[in-house]
Order: sequence, then structure tokens, then C-alpha cells
Amino acid sequence: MNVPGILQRKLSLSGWPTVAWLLPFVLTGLAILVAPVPMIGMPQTHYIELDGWQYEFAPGRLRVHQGDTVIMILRASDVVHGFYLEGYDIERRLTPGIAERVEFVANRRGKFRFRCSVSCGPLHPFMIGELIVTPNVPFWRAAAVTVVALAGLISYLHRQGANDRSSL
Ligand SMILES: [Cu+2]
Repeated sequence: MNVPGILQRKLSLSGWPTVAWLLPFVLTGLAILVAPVPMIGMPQTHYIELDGWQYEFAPGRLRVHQGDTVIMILRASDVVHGFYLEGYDIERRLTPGIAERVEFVANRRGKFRFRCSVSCGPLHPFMIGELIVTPNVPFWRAAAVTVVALAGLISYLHRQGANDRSSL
């Protein structure tokens, strides 16, 4: 028999003292389980260089996680264009040769179109792109795993307590 087993048997008259005795271990385990979560789901900073020309933006589709910081350097390669991001109400006028900097936190989830806001030619209305802000899935996945692990630990401890009761 291992040492904790002996101690457990000596200390436990019923199931509850066993649980109380194990509490520091449970709390330590909990701390270990919970600690990495913020690391996994940590908001990131995206540096995106976006070029605009007749009649598109490149890249045309941007994907970030909710809570991420987005820093964009906007440029127009041929004529004057505009950049308007729906949902975030960000607008810049893009003059060739001048880089515009935009910074924001993607706190709104969903799909947001960005489009040219300066009439630049016949196909100007089609000069659009898309910002996709998805929930921070790794964070929620890690949180769910932690909850499941905790539930498993608690049920295991309960069973241990019941076993001790029946063996006494
Ligand atoms: Cu345009």
C-alpha cells in the first residue's frame, strides 16, 4: 500500500474527512488545470498589410479571433481609394504613396465587410473584402476540458470516499 493510502485510512472515519484531507491536492490540481487556460486563449495581435487597387483589396479576407488586436497598414497602389470597415466604423482615405495605420480590438463577433469608400472607377462598388471575427474557440475548448477534468476528479473522490466507508 502506498503512503497516502495509509494516511487516508488512518484519517478517514467517514468519506468526508477524506475529501477534506484531499482538498489541498484538489486545489493544487485545480490550479494546474486552470493555469494554462489564459495562455491558450490569449488574445493575439495581428499585423496586416492591406493593399487596395482597381478593384480589389489584398488580402480580401481577414480572419481573427474575438478580442484580438488588429493593426493594419493600408495602402493604395494605383489611384486614390478608401477603406471603410462596417461594424467597426473605421474609415480612411488611401492616397498612393501614403500608408495609413489603423488599430482596433476585434471585440465584435461576426462577418464584417470592408469596402472602398472613394469612387475609383466603374467597378468601384465591387471593391469589397471581408473581416471574419470568430469566437476564441481554443479558449472555450480549454475551459470545457478543465470543467470535465474537474468533474471527473470530484466523482473519483466521491467514489474513493464511498469505498473507504464500505471498507471500515
Ligand atoms: Cu473605389
